[in-house]
Amino acid sequence: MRRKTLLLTLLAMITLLSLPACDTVSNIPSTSSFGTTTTREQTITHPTTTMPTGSIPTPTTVPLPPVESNPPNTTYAPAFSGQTRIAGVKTTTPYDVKILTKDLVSPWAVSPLPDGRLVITEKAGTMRIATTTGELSSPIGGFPSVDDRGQGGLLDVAPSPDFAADRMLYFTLAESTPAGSLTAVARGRLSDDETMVEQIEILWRAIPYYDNSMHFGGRIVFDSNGDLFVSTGERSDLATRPLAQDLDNGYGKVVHITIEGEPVSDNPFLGHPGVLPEIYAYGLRNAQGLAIHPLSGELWLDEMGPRGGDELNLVKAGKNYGWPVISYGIEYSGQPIPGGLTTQEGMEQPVYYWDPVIAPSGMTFYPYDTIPEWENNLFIGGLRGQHIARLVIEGDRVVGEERLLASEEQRFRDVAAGLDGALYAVTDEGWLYRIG
Ligand SMILES: [Ca+2]
Repeated sequence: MRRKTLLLTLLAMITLLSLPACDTVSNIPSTSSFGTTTTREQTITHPTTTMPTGSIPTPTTVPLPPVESNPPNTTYAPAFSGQTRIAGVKTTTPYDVKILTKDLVSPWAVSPLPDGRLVITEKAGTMRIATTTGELSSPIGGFPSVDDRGQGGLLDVAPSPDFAADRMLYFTLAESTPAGSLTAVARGRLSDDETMVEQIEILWRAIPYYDNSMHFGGRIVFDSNGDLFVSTGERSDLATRPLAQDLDNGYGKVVHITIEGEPVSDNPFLGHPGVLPEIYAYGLRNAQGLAIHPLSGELWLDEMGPRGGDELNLVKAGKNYGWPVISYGIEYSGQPIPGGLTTQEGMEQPVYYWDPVIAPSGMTFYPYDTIPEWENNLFIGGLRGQHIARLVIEGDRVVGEERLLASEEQRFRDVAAGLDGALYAVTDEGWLYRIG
């Protein structure tokens, strides 16, 4: 026991001595074989790292005032206590925030590969692979034509659960055609030299085609059975919005499909005439975040509301999430959403909502205990909010909220839990962060 402690102490000292000073900014030339991109690594000392040496991090969270102090856009009352503006929490375990690179071009998604590296989509239609020290590959090509106007583009990516053997990447895109665009789900094999994605197949399309550049949804996540959940948007226009309530189209839905693009065998509307059998849940506006809870296996979803009314939902088979009938937001014009309702029989309440909006984007649960108080917390990238929201969740309720990296002034597009116990986040500005 004593020898073990001594060994650990020695190891800790060696580690400390070998660490670079935390306030250094170094330019490290790439040593990888991927391409010509150089790595610029900046290490920022987070305020919480100033904790005196020897103090023991408290795993419990301390209730603080809600993180939102600005007035809401609406006068709507929540349906239950804690549905919005929950007590604040603050991480007490020290962690570092590093900018690994600033060289990405409009990244939309980041996801770990089985070897710990990160695959990152870029909106205009390329992917990159990044090491956890920020060495970037050259752009990976081979993708179908994407409509990258506005909110479209090459969107999310999820490596196959068997990636180490099959090298397959599943991804979403705003498919571009003469008839307009739509959210499509596709897969392809990462070539052995990692320069191309080849043998691409489109697996599913959120019909119909429509010619605008808004509300594609587009997140994709594997469930524990190796099937896919995919979110779609309702394309924003007043004409297309009501399609989120109809089951004969792909707008404003969560779909549940196999890796072949077929409906999963226990989908809730399978066999219903006139209904798309791939639909799992409906009544959504523009879901930009999907994540599976590490313990329960449940599907959680965030989506952008109108002005006010960003939502976090716990998604269950066959349920209606209300848009555009109920919402805690109002039109951008300031007018109420037609009907002005926040609750309706047969429609699900959000677990949590934000007013004013943070514009929630990609999200992940943190399944590790590297930072003990983060275990099974939910981390959501905020675009307009320019922070990463950390939500403490108990059962089907949010019990604490923290804003991370708010001083960075970046639009956080996606956040993923790396295999090394750190969080990785990409921003619209093209930066890749390591947090942990
Ligand atoms: Ca809703």
